[in-house]
Amino acid sequence: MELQYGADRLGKRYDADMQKFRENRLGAFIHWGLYAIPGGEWDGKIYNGAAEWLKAWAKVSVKDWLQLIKQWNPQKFDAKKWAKMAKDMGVRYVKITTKHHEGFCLWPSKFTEYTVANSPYKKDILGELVKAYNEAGIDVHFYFSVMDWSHPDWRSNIKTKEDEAAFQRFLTFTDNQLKELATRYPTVKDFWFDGTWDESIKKNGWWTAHVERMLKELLPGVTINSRLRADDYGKRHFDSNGHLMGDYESAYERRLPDPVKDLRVTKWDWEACMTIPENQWGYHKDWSLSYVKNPVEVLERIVHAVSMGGNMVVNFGPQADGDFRNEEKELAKVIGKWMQKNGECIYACDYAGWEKQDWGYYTRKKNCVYMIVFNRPYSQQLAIKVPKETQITKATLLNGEKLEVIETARNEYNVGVPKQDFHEPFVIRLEIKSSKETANKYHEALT
Ligand code: FHN
Repeated sequence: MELQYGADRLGKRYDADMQKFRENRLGAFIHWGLYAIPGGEWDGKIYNGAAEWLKAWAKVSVKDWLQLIKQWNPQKFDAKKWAKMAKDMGVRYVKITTKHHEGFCLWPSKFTEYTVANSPYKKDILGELVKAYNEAGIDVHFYFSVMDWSHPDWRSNIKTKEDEAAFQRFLTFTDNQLKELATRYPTVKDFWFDGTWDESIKKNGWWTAHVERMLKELLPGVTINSRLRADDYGKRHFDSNGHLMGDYESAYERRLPDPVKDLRVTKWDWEACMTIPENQWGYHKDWSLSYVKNPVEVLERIVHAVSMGGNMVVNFGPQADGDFRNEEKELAKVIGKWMQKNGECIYACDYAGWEKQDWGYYTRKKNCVYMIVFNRPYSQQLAIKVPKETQITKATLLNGEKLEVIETARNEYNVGVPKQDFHEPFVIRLEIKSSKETANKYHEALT
């Protein structure tokens, strides 16, 4: 099918910037905006929906909601501390909400009055964060919500001529904000669009293609998520010919591909993002209202994503005072300790192409395949099936300690579990070689 606004490219990008995006593998999300002030509570009532949507749950008018700007004064905010926390956690990039659906900007945008510049805090939070993260060697990605509840010209659908005119003004405003972000903060590595699911955007697929081109001209090498895009027919993420639009798929939110059935995802780049509670992105004062994942559950999702050739971004919702809640600080520490010991099986690793086993996940880097063991078997043997013409030459823990490897059948091995009692998922490094030698000692069953 002929498309004017479909995929710009077929297949993955392999340039250095995309390679860096891919090799980073672990990121953190920061959802920070006015919603952190009420933290899920309005007029004495606690709403258990996502805190950053409180304006909608509590039916607060734009005018009343934006009054919160007068209270935006995060006295404990220290960009360097945030960067240290991210560094210690082992994340290689941070995605920051420059502007969420409410429309409040963490940078002093010239195109709206709803920004940090008009709050008691005044300072350019985004600028401080970009500087601090970059100084810590961490890439910065910008989250940007196209849907903007604060703007009178935003439309979720276009039904009249007046809507059409307003929406075109809105798109110009959005272009201006995006150009402003790209030129004020030229070290940004990625734009991650959100709030793009409405009919108004689907009817203006041309604009999504234009934004991708505009940002790529301003910032050569920048990466852009699939959520931005809609094609000529309003088809999103994948165009009407089934080709991914943008540089990586970003529809995996609080869910992951099935590690057995969904291997097709390895054909394109993708990134998943997850919340620590069930569905809270911005700060909510009461986390007891939903299930909160423990650090091993978070780790398992990180490993699972990498084992399927994807990236994982773990969300944090800082408090209105600029500090993080203790649960988040603690989780970041636990993940960081594990990453420090085991990061070798995450960074720059990819889908291994081996049949998944019940004990955990595989990742791969060149001739090393990593086994990340989440379920220690009572048999004390970790069963492995290798692809044809593959041999395991060595199995070790990451500290170099050798483990027993036994060939048990054609293309099958057992690795003995280590003697020590790990209290967390542990990693085994397999060295492999490709060899056409097929052992003729194995006989197929005559059935
Ligand atoms: O509505 C938002 C939500 O608040 C949050 O920002 C997530 C992050 O992926 N995105 C939207 C829902 O898809």
